[in-house]
Amino acid sequence: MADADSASEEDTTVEAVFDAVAETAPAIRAALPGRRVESGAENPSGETALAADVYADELLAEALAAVDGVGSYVSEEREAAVDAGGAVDEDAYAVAVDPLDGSSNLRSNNAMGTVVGVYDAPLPTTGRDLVAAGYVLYGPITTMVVADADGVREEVIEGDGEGGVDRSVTEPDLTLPDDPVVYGFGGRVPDWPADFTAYAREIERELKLRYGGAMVGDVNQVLTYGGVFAYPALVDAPDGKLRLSFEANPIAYIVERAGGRASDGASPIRDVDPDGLHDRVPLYVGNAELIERLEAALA
Ligand code: AFP
Repeated sequence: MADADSASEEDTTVEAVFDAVAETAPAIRAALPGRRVESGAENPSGETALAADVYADELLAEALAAVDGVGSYVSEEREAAVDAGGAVDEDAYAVAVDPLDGSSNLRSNNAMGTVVGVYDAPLPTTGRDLVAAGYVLYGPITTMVVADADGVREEVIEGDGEGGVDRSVTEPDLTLPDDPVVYGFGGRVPDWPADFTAYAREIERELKLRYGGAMVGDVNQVLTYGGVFAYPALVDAPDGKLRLSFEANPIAYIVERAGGRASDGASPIRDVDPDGLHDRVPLYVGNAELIERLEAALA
């Protein structure tokens, strides 16, 4: 889409995507108390899906497939893309979703969220094809962070899940604070490679630990206070745990638009060219100086 008209079409579709995400958020939140149980199914990554994962995925699939300009819906909970009636590489987007990131936090009543990436190419593809990304965070309040051509904003989303949604922009220009305060590193410490362990020991002496087990909540801490989040390569899992298309790329887009950096340990995560929809990658995101130190430590 090169001309001005098509650029405004892009903006309209991106806006409509996040309108749809915002409108589903209260219903997903309202459904959480009754869906803490396992669904009996596994997702394509081999993880047990909760009833809440399945419900969020179904609600988001219906809402996003109905958006004009969305050609396909791609979900961490589904093996393949769902056709939404448009040729993604011509005049429509592929919307990639982690419907309920951190759903294992539901049992312990901790934060979790929905991650969204808007790609202008069919998946699997690199994060360079993202035109927008965002996440909903189900914490004490429901917020939505959206990164697009205009920058990064935070909204508060309110609604009873029965229909209307109230949205208010609480931060119109969200940027990563210059002075880092927090860090959060996933995986078990004995499973960290020696070079990452050495980096972690340095960071532990400089910053405060904030790790809650849901990437959306932990990255939101970094965006709010400055710092670094990582789910690193592990000794027995060199590709780490997080999915490139549904988690790493959208978060990378948001953090980069907010002035930070996102790496796979050696280079920008958005340069990673995946083989499949559900490829996993190590992810390190946060203040540029902390990511530069990380890449030097792993070199
Ligand atoms: P769940 O969705 O299974 O809870 O996993 C969440 C997640 O993919 C990501 O949100 C977290 O950063 C990471 O896994 C936490 O993994 P650990 O439980 O190994 O810390």
